[in-house]
Amino acid sequence: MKINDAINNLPNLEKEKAVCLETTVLTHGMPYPQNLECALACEEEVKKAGAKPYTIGIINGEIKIGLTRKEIEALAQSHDAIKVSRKDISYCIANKLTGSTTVAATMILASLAKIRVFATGGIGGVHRGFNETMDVSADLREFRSTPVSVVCAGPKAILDIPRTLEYLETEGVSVIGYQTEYMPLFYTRKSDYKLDIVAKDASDIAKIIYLNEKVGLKQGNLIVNPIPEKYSLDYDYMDKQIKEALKMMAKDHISGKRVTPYLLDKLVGLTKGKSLESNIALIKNNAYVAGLIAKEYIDLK
Ligand code: PSU
Ligand code: MN
Repeated sequence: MKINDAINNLPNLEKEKAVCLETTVLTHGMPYPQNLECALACEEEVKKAGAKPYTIGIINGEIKIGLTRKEIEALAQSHDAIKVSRKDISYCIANKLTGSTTVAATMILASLAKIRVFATGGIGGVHRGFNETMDVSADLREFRSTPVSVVCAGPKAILDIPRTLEYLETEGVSVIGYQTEYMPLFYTRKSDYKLDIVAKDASDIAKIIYLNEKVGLKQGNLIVNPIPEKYSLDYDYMDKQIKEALKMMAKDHISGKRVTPYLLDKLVGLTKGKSLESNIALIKNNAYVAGLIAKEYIDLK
């Protein structure tokens, strides 16, 4: 394969009701086999909503827009797929490596294929202890420069929520509540953080995505969709578990790209699987809503 083929052979999905899905959550965010079940269920949710799913990753240096079921299965069981964020994309391709893509990297690759809607669980953000570590996920800055809108269940509870919101505000990112006036907090349905922008349905969101383009704002929106009531976990309970996980992390001297996977893994144990069950429920819910938005968006065009 010539070096340019990696980019030239990508599909153009401008006119398709397409929703992309990331793969870091598959390889670094959940254990096997729940990760595989979750990935396949998300594709089904997108279809149920009337859109077409494209799970994105890099296999042996090749960008894949729409992994096959076999490739998803292989990634779900892989122990050596690298976690690919913005900084790792070209390295992964150049060295013919296999990598799962984070929110930031998935946005970049989706944008090459002109996919405008993306579903995930939670985005990265400003970490607790930021004053010491300066740990801010590359996900946050991606919204400023890449026109892909992401449906999530709010910033992951392991983060510093107010600082994450301030950062998005600074970058000029529209944070849109899907049928909610308050910021959902990933595992927890509701919080006291009031949102400036509220959408009553998918068509409200599709209009914003469409107008961003017309106005020349080449940026993504963050759509926050609360976890279904049935799976919502108590905030104080989760906060206690998160503080415990953070203590373990300090002891184990974890930093950089290992932080998020480490914390998510510890939480599954600390909550006896409850965090995992909620995580799966919220991602599926996001995939469905993303499907609705993709449909409305293409109809508008
Ligand atoms: N949210 C989850 N599970 C995950 C992630 C987010 O519930 O595994 C992943 C996403 O791929 C996100 C990444 O982009 O973690 C953020 O990692 P970092 O904080 O290192 O940028
Ligand atoms: Mn980080």
